[in-house]
Amino acid sequence: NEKNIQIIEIPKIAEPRGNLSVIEKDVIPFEMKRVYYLYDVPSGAERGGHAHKNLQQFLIALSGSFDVVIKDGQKEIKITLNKPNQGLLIKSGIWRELENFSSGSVCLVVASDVYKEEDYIREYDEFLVFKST
Ligand code: T46
Repeated sequence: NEKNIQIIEIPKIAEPRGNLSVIEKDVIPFEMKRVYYLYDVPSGAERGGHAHKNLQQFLIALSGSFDVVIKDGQKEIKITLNKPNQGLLIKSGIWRELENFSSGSVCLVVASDVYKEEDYIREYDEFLVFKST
């Protein structure tokens, strides 16, 4: 479903001094409560491999690139993130896997809530049941 996953352009202020991009509340459709980032990911390593019951996230490749694989039990799509002025909105109830991190890449995640382990669905079978209810 396109509405549940969406590439969003982040406004960029380009100057001879370099670029500045800013995420304000009108860029993403939720209020941000947490920011975290993945870095020094060894080549071949995978992150994610879970879904969230309620959390919404906005993922940005601040540096380098990585792939986000979205699965729903039927089809699978792969989105490459490699631009600091573009992010991937992932709404709740979406299974994602992050892979193919380039050396030195940084994945910034803007999230709609604080960390809650009970919000995770870490088993794919459980995710399929959750989705069908
Ligand atoms: C997601 C992908 C893109 C915390 O204590 N606080 C936090 O805010 C987070 C995000 C994690 N943790 C702890 C929980 C685990 O013991 O850090 C450890 C690694 O977390 P996790 O295995 O969930 O890491 P990833 O990279 O597989 O997943 C993370 C996010 O958890 C997740 O929401 O979508 O990045």
